[in-house]
Amino acid sequence: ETTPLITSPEHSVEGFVREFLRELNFTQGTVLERATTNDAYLALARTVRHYLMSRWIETTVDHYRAQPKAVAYLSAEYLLGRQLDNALLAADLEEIAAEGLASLGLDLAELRDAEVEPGLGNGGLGRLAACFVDSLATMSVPAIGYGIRYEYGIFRQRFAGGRQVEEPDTWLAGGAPWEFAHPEHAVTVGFGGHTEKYTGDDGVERSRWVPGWQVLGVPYNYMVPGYRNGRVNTLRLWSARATHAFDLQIFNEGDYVDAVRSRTFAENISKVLYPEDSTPQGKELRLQQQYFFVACSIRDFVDQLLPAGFDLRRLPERIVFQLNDTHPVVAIPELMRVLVDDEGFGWDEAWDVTRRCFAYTCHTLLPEALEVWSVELMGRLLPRHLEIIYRINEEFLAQVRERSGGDELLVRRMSIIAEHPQRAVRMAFLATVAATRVNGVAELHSQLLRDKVLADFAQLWPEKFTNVTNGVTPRRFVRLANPGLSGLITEAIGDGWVTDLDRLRELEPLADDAEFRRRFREVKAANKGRLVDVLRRRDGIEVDPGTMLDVMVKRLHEYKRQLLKLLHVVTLYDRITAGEVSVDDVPARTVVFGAKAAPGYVMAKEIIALINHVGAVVNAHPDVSTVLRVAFPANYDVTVAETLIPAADLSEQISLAGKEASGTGNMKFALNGALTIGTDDGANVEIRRLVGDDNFFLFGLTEPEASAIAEAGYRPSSYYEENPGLRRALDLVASGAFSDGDRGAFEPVVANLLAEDRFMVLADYQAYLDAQARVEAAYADPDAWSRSAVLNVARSGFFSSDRSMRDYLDRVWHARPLPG
Ligand code: 26Y
Repeated sequence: ETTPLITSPEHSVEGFVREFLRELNFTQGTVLERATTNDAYLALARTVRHYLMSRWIETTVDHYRAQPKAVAYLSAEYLLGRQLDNALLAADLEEIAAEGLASLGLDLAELRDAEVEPGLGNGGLGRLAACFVDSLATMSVPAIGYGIRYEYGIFRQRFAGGRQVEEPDTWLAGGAPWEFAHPEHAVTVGFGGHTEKYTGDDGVERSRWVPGWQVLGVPYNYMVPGYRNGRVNTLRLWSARATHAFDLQIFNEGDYVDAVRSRTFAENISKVLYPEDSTPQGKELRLQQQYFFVACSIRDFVDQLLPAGFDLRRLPERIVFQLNDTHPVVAIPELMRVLVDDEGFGWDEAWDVTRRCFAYTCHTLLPEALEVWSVELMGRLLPRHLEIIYRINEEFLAQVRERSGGDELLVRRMSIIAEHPQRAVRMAFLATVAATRVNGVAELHSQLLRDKVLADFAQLWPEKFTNVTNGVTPRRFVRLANPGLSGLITEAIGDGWVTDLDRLRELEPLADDAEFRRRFREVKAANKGRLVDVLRRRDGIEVDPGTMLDVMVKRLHEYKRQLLKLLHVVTLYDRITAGEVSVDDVPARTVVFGAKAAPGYVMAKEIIALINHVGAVVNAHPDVSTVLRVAFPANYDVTVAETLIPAADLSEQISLAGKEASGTGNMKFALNGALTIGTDDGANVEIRRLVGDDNFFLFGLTEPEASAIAEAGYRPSSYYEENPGLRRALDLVASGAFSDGDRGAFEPVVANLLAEDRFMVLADYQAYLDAQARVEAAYADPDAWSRSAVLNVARSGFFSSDRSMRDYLDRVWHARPLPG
């Protein structure tokens, strides 16, 4: 039994103001007259926290009492975005807070802007994790998110001479009002050392790990409030600290300064998020991060969330660990180690339990993105885990041999251990062998996983493979990001859609209602106005809100094909400056880019520079700039997305078919009433099927077509030779027109397109231009365009992450909500 809870502060303006002033005085140690914006923001955040606290404790206690099957989401990334607005929404405090602060002469909007978002992720995969924990809380599912509390999140991007410069993200510098440190629940994790054989009391030969060094994992808890359902789940992020033993030896040797310095070695583990996506670096520190957080999380679950003396044979009844890509896959040998070495399980018994505790989500199709760890590194950092992986592999391959009648080629292909170019552990294979379920993140992606990336495994275990199409949380990406549209929807169909997004269907008839469309356009215009203000204040960029907003925001990657969008811009510029097209005949558009490049990805950084240089020339041209402008605000993040997406008219989803696993930005745009120009790739396929062909601009090669061309030998230069428009665009870039006459400046980019063009930009160029011509024609009829836009909203309810969670619950987790 727990002691009765102190009740939440009173849900009224007076109650709120009292609590806020108390926080300002007693925690911030200041008074209203002297408080900085940051003081007021911190006091506000803590005030809101108080309203959620009793729900949080109750949720935790209920879970402990009921011991239901819980979901543990293991993710190296959580791209959370700002917390304040979401907490205000969940606690139903938006109006009370605005009014209460105003009565003190404070502006909620200004305090909101003081929050630095926790950017603890790179892109889609990290944002997906944040959407999923939001949905799990809102659906009252007993769930916990585990991850890493990076001291520095994704770098801040600025441009110098149009080139990307990275700066550290000091998100903790202003204070961290949303986190709760629990050093008393720290966990010890070992690394390195060696293994030794011994004979157990039962006479059985066993192996044990003698780590060479240890670090402490300190948990930091974050609230994950459900939307007005009385539930607050937990996100637990681990921070690395040095143990005392860590430096004791050096202390004893008498070198105090060295001893203190050595502590930073341990603390480096959670220091910084790796800014690479899609191309694994094979860095030792990264493997340390992965093992660190999963070892802490498993220990934590077993020691803190299960009752004392729990029979671990029954673990699969209580937990499913969802592996967010391969980053946490070392959790599999870790659970085996805990069960076999620490708990004395027999191997088969331990394997039976372990297998039933894990499910694996793959997020890629690019072969170079599949993580492998060299046996050398794995053996040095985690020697016992390597032994366990070898044994898992041995037993697995014996099974393959038996089933295939000794097909050694197949055995080699499926081995968890690759032999070339070096001996290495294939983490995706390990995950697939161990997991109860393996899923892709959109229908097409799951199909390609079965047919290509993991085909041998799908043959062996067809029932393991499933699809769960990604989703996004409607709370953050519609209700909070687009209050105008939310108001319009709620007025029409009530507010049930916020937690039941399929109800957006009820808007369908309103697509034919001229008055509704007019109001929809009004909302879009107001959102553009909001964006114009933000870009002016934040970036000094002037955007004309009367233009079509054509938006491409996502990580910079060749497969996503920002270059295809740029070639469209260059072609428009070329046609207008050549006098082939009159500015009177094209609708005015603003092309907005937002993208960070991995700091070591040279080509991606060149493309960023090229976009900025083309943009500068286009924007400076007296005629062209009347109908075409390029805006590339630096440091695209969740906060920018929240003002950019609701303002967009056109959503660019133009990856080469078969390369984008799903995309989730595509869903956010459709839900906010932008029309998509896109390829038949990832979740675009499902978006188009749902919104209808008439309301989606499809273009480009299909996956089978692209594969066939690649198979036959792709020759990009043939497209250059045969398409005069394309040739002129590329020649223009190569001529130095966008680099003050310097012909060498973007030579590598052009040369790569002509010689290799791995992602078939040139092959899809003409189809893309034709589709953009269809966009222009459609945009010329505002009534028809807004009809399509409304239909996009009405038919995109499927892309709620609540639906993704229902699918995981049914197909993967076999767990249930536990409403309060
Ligand atoms: C191994 C390491 C370098 C690494 C780090 C981050 C590898 C990959 C990543 C991130 C991948 C990622 O964000 N993938 C995206 O996941 C989204 C959510 O499923 C998909 O919508 C999107 O298509 C996919 O590119």
